[in-house]
Formats: sequence, C-alpha cells, structure tokens
Amino acid sequence: LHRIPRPPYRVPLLGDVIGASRRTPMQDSLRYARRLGPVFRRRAFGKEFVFVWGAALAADLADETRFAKHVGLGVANLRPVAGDGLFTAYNHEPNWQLAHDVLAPGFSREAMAGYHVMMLDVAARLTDHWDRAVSAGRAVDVPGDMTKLTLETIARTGFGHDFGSFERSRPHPFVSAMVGTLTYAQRLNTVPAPLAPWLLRDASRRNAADIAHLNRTVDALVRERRAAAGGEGDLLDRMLETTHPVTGERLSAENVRRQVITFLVAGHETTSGALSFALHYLAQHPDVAARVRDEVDRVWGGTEAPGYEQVARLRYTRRVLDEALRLWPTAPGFAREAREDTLLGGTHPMRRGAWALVLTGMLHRDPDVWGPDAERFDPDRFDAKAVRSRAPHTFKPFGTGARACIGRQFALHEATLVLGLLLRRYELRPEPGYRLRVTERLTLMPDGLRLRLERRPASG
Ligand code: MNH
Repeated sequence: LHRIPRPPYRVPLLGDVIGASRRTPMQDSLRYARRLGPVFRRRAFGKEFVFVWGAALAADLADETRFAKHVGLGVANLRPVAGDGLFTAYNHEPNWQLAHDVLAPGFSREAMAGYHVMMLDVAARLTDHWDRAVSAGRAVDVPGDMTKLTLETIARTGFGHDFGSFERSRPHPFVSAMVGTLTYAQRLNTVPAPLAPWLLRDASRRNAADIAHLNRTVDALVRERRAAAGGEGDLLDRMLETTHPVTGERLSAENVRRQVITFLVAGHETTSGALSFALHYLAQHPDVAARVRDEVDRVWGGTEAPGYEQVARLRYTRRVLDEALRLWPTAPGFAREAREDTLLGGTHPMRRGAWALVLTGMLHRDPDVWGPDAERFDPDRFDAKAVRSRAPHTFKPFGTGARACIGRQFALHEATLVLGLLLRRYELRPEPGYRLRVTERLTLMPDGLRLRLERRPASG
C-alpha cells in the first residue's frame, strides 16, 4: 500500500480533505487522478481508499476469477433503501442469484420488443410537452424532462404504473424522495461514520422520511397489482409469480419491495443523465447533430413510429450516446474486491476482501487509450474499426462481470430511440454562454441545462 501515491498533505483524524469537495467527490477524484497516476489512495476518517483508473489495472480488476463486485461506499450506503435488492445485494446473499435468474428473462430480446411500444408512447408525451414549449417560446429543462421520461418508461414497462410526471409542474414526490436518499448516501461518505448520527441528524431524519415514502409508494403499487390479479407479464409479474426454474423458490414480499425500489431508481436515474449529457453535446456540436438527423431520416424514412428493429440500426446515434457515457459515465465508478490474496497488475498485493474503486470517468479519459485529445467529444471513437483496435475493458459505463448492469440493453434502446425521435423533430439551440456544470448525487447529471428548440419542417 505504501507504494501507492497519495496526496501530500494530511490533516490528523480527517485525512486528505484539503482541496476536497463534499458535493463533487467524483470530479474531485478526477483531479487527484491526473496528479497521482493510474492507482492512488485517499484517506478519509482513518480509512484508506484505493482508486484505480489506468487501463491495464482496470482490465486486471475485470478478471472474474480473482475479483468480484464489492458493495462499498455509496452502494453500501443504499442498503437501508434497497437492502438485498439486485444492485445492493452482497455476492453471498442467496437473493442475488434468485432475483437475477427470475428477472433476467425480463430483459431478453422478446421482452424488450414488448417494451418498445410503451417506450414510444411515453416518448410521445415528452414531444407533446416539448411542442408546447416551442409554441410558447419557452426553453426546456433537459434533466428535469429526461427524468420524467425515464421514470415514466420504467414505471410503465416494468410495473404497469403511471406516475403522471408530465402532468406535474414539479418533480413527482417519488423522485424528490429518491434524490434525497441518493444525496444522503453520498453525504454519508463525507463524515466519520461514528459521528454521522450527530452531524447529519436533521438530514438523517429527512432520509428516514424519504425511505418511508419510497416504501409506501411501492407497497401501494404492489397492492394494486395483487388486487388486479396480475398484469401483462412485466417485471412486477415476474417478481410476484415466477418460481425459480431449478429450486422452485419465489421472492419474499420484503424482497419484492426491495427489487421494485431498486428498479424504479436504477431503471431511470442513470438513463436520464445519459440522455441529458448526449443532448448537451448534440446542442454544442451541430455537425454531429446533422449526422444523427441524416441517419434517422435515412433509416426511419417517413415512418411515423419506428419499429423495434429500426432502433438498433441507428448506429451513429448510438455512438453519440456511447461518447456521452465515455466522458460522463452517469454511474461514475464501481468497486471490486479480491476473492483471494492476489497481486493487482502483478505488483500491488491485495489481501482477500481488500477492494479498490474503479474511477470510470478517468478510465474513459486515459490518454494511453483514448489519445491526447481524450477530453474532446467525438462519437467516431466508437466506429467499428476504432472499437476493434482498442484494448478490452477500457469502456465500462455499465460495470463488469456477473454484477454488471442488467438493464444495459433497456437503457441503450430507450435512449437511442428517444434521441432519434427528438433530433428528427427539433433543432437544438444551446442557451448562450452555458458551460457544462455537473452535479453529483452518486450519479451524475448536467446542472441547469436548458435548450431552446425549433420544430423541423416535415418531421414525423
Ligand atoms: Mn444499471 C448495475 C450503470 C441503466 C438496473 N448499472 C449497474 C452497474 C452500473 C450500472 C455501472 C454496476 C454497479 C456496480 O458494479 O456496483 N445502469 C447503468 C447506466 C445506465 C443503467 C450507466 C444507463 C445509462 N440499470 C439501468 C436500467 C436498469 C438498471 C435502465 C433497469 C431497468 N443496474 C441495474 C441493476 C443493477 C445495475 C438491477 C444491479 C445488477 C446486479 O448486481 O446484478
């Protein structure tokens, strides 16, 4: 450990807090990363954290025979909210495998094709909302509206539920409670654990109220479904009815509650960020936006509603999304622990259970992989030839291995579809002088991003 670089100044008890910001821990770590190199450590409140971003080391951590997901830091802080739900379960908890096996078919090709029509429906509510903004000459609130869109999409496709987000001027209380718990989970990392009950007394009370609100919302949704004796075979039906193909087990009522919260949160928060960053870059790069429009016009032609198959054919649009997720992976890191005593990268000894945080945002900017212009937005980095020539495990917005994102295809399909629909319909104009600011609440989101829109002539 002592050979791993760390910041030079240390405050007794507190650790490396000089120059550190509580509100932007990820962007802060990027600054440390540039100074300290591909593996570094930071100390906080008597605990040492190891960060990794060099491509070779990150690839080594992807070796599933020696490493596994570590439930730590922000993820561990969400245990009171999501318990042994899929995202926050420890590797050894039996409910992980059970829920994974029961829910994986909910993300198969056939299942996705079924969600497609509902995704179109929700997207039409967004374009109605944006059409009204155009008529009124109003700018649109991109992160706010993307959050409405993605929440309604996961609620509808997963749970047959309608939060009515587009009919509200303020965020749905479920969203406010969720943002509250995410922000609180991030803040818990910025105070010494034993002092948290005192230092965050008011915040922790609010957090308890937020969790209670999430539980109530979800319990009502499940009650409704049980009363209706089943839906259309969505995620909730699977959670309630499916028995494990081998063991015959079912998810308990308590675990279903955890899974519903997990999917409602994980299923929309990061996708809305990804769409928001992509729209920011499209507004800033009219040449890229023009190429997306050409592709959409060519592939979708005059069809009012594109079919399921027509979404994956938007290759360039998908690259725009990949490139936005490269620069701002909206889940900015993931933690890996050693399964046995091992050497990381052949040099750094790790004991069984020791862990390191992969800083995805910096891995995605490693100049050895992405070149000296790594900070520049350029979707052509993801054309087939460029992808083939890059080392494996250098692009990891969805994590890695058995615990990687189960919703990856869902998110990419939804986001590509929506970008296609929006660019076909609108010209995007940035607000003069807007410079990208990124807020963090475990996940990343552009702050205060507003766009002015114009309807394109003769668009679908
Ligand atoms: Mn998602 C796990 C990123 C969309 C549901 N997701 C992960 C992980 C990352 C991630 C990274 C791994 C975290 C870790 O190793 O600790 N997820 C994303 C991003 C998007 C995303 C960047 C959108 C863009 N995720 C979605 C969607 C859903 C979803 C959409 C559901 C519909 N994700 C999950 C679940 C897990 C997960 C559930 C936990 C999987 C597991 O551990 O088995």
